[in-house]
Amino acid sequence: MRIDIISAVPELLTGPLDHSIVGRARKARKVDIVIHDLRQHSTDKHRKVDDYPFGGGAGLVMTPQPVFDCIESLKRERDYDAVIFPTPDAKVLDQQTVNKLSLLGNIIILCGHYKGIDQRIRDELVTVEISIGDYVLSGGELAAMVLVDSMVRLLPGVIGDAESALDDSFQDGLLSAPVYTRPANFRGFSIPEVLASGNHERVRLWREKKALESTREKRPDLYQNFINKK
Ligand code: 6GU
Repeated sequence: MRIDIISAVPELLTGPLDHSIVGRARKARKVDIVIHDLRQHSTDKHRKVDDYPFGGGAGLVMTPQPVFDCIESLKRERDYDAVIFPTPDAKVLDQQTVNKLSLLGNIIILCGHYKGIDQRIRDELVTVEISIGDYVLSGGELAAMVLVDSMVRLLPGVIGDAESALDDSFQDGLLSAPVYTRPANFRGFSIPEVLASGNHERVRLWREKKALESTREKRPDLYQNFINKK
């Protein structure tokens, strides 16, 4: 998978994409992530990428020229399967959507900033719009990193234990069961006895029960879906 991320604040995108699972996946060439500074594509003498909204109103709007030029230059190099625009006014991302997106080859993620982006960019260039939840962020960069992290961890060979991504909360529509590590007794707090029993079937049943309980309690909406599907 190749991910091109376009941002007017590319500094925001270093860090989370350089370490841990995503950083290792990049080093191992399981994913190529290329970050583009939108200002470099502005023909304005001050490298401006935003302007006042027609019709008035507060805040600045991302201007079409740098975005069109940047995306067109990328498309001359290779074909893209999606141009994704993280924005709060879109369908909220879920695991099913992440699973689908992780199967794509080359994608562009366009980070908006300020009050929004010129609608013509969305109409002409963007193919997928996603929100990461019902709250507002200052820009698309944090959302882009959430999206990248959630996709990259699913790529073949990125997570060592082949099962562990499939065991994630949400992959079966339920939250995960609690996990424990050594020591078995910490300051008098002990682990559930079944986990040290060595009985894999008992462990499996216990985890299933805990996952159901936790989901029913914390996410009744997911619980109902799960029950209805059975
Ligand atoms: Cl994708 N962008 C911004 N700016 N805010 C958000 C969001 C995205 N998703 C939720 N809030």
